[in-house]
Amino acid sequence: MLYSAGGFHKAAAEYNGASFQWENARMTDPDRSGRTRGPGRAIPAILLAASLSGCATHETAVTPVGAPPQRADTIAYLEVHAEPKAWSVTPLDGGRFALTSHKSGVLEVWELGPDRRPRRLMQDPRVGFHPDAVRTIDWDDDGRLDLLVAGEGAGVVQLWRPAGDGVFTLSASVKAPFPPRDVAVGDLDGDGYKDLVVGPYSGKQVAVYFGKGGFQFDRVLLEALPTPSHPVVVDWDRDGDLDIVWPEWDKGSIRLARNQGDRRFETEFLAPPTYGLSPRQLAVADLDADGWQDIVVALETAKAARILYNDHGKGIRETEDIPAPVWGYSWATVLGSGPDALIALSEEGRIVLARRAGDGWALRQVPAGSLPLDLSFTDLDRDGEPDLLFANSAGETIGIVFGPLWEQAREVE
Ligand SMILES: [Ca+2]
Ligand SMILES: [Ca+2]
Ligand SMILES: [Ca+2]
Ligand SMILES: [Ca+2]
Repeated sequence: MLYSAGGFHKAAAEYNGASFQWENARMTDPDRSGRTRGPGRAIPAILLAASLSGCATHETAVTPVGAPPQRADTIAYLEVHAEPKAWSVTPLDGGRFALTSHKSGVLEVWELGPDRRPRRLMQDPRVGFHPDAVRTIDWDDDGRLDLLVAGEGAGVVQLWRPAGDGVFTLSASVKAPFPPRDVAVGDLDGDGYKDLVVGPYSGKQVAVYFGKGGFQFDRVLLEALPTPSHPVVVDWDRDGDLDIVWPEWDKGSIRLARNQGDRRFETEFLAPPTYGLSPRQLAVADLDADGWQDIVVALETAKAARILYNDHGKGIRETEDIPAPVWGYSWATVLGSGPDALIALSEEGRIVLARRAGDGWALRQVPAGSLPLDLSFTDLDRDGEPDLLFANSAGETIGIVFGPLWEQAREVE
């Protein structure tokens, strides 16, 4: 409905034994008047397919045959084909990112050069069978970023610490009461030690791990409806302590666990169970600039994302939907806050960018692969423009769309 791909031009080259393929997709896109856009407005999608077979511990040279085009009216979209199939991705500093492969059971770290060439720095299988989310945090406040991995198959949450040159090594791990899907971090009891909030791959509980130094914890379980996979920490009521919100995918509800102090929480619905919404994940940001954090929920089967506006720390004042082109959204992330916030929402094959326009939302789109998850804004090529990093979880590649994003995205009709 939005565009049809046609006129593909492919070029393949052999270089140092590795094969690379460029695809320049010229897409026709009827504009509002029904005309086909001229060549100046067509957006080539650039696909760099780098075959990266090789030893698990040796760096594989990746040298593309050229850099993506830099024209102002084009989008540079890079797909990194990690051989073991990507599943989750998180940005690091210095143009680096870490990914896990659910299928192959590895953690990898990659680096983009200033010329946007990807290079794998490490691969390690110690995440075990079916690892899920990988997240970035400076766990020990030493100024260097660490990694947390939700080890679904291994039933653990792991801490990986930097060992230099972009290599991370397994430092500690803690058992989970369920197969962990995702992990969030904050000091929820205010004792100066970071705590973990862990969501399940399947199940009806959220686990809070209160840190007590090192990677040792006291654990509290919170009851939920299935399936609260992606908890987020936020001070919802601005009383100075961090609360927890999560979506309950099976039942369509959004839950708040209000921090009562003394490591106690009281849970309440911010949105009641509603059939047919399938809220997979949510992001928090103050979208109406009233000083209270609001929620953007990616609704997978409701053809929309829903904004829940915080009513001064109590419940929800009102909701507002951002429509989805075809199906619904699987992931949401927000850059900035207030009327200038840029929201990124993933749908099959595309990422929709939403920006406030009067009483509604202006929508544009950039290309993506299959079932993009783990969206984050990060300046990977260090040019001062935020880029979009995501995992094409069904297509099993890492996608990167280079900024300026809004200016180069195409309209969604
Ligand atoms: Ca703590
Ligand atoms: Ca609070
Ligand atoms: Ca607000
Ligand atoms: Ca950039």
